[in-house]
Amino acid sequence: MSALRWTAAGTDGGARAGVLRTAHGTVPTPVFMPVGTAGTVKAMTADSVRATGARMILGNTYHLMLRPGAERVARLGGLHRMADWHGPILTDSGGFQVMSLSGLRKMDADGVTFRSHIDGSAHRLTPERSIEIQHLLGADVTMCFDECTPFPATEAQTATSMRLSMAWAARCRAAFVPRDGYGLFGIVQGGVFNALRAESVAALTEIGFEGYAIGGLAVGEGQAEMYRVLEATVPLLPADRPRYLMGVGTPDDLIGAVARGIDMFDCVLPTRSGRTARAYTSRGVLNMRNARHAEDLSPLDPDCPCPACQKHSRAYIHHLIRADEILGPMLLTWHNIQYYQTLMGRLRAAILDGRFTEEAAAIRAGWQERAI
Ligand code: PRF
Ligand code: ZN
Repeated sequence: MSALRWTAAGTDGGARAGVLRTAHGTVPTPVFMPVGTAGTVKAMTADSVRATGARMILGNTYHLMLRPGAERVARLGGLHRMADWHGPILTDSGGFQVMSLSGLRKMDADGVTFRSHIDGSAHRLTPERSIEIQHLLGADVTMCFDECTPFPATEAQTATSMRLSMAWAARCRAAFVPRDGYGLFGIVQGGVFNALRAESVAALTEIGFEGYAIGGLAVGEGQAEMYRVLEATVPLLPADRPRYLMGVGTPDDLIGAVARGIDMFDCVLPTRSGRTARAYTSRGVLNMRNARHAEDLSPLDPDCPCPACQKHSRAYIHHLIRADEILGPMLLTWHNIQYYQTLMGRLRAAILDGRFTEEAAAIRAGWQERAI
């Protein structure tokens, strides 16, 4: 094996099925990566994450550099060993989290200086340090250090921000040490401006990456605008490399983005929603705090193989949530991750069978039933 590789297994319209080969195993795509920000998919053991069918998870440079520290993770044997996750791990590069989480921050052409959201201590991230941290963590997929342009922004502001990210992408490529089964992904920026997206793709493909992410979306522009940007951007990307839409999204967003040629996703939605009592089901979203579930002996989702659905009733899960029992968020997180994995598996099978459009319509029709 050489660098991490993606190969196509089939296409249906714009949608693609494939296989990503990494140092820690192969991953069928389209893939949803549960978010394991601080070295844990919150409320789940690694074995339970794997039991949902998840094959790849995400970790965060920003959180792990602050606590327990990247060098300490390396001394503990790396993130895979620390978290008992032996499949592939993708790490985000830190820039996005610095902007959304840290307190005071100061950006310059070389990098970002910021204060920890945990204890206010001062830290600095540059493209080179972000790549070094992701190497210390042991990431299979390393992400370029970028700036996620805020929304809304003028075309001039967006251009300046995107060009900074492209200069950083070249520095990330130079700092990344290639190894068999490991790869570096570039991140396309350019906001909602087609010409800037095209300029960003041209800059990144000139440098050359093992995969291409689309950043700067799902930041408030809305689904229609996000789809419009994907339609303008995805066709410009190399067909033989994986495409990753960062931080997306709802089940409906995932179907729409797969239809537009995206292969990889991550989002806190299934895990965060699980901790706020929401369940994604084949009949729509349930709020398990709602009193209508108090004596309902039916499962969250009759079509779901997870333990929350196989062993427990809505009434019990409602009780756990009302009683603030930790098992409530645990079961709902497990269920939601299972729902996302089942969804991606259905989409992949449908692409390979040439019935993606019908399957997408059937899944969406199920959400409308909301019978119970
Ligand atoms: N850049 C990085 N991480 C991200 C984003 C980005 O633009 C987004 C935007 N949805 C989520 N996560 N590095
Ligand atoms: Zn379930």
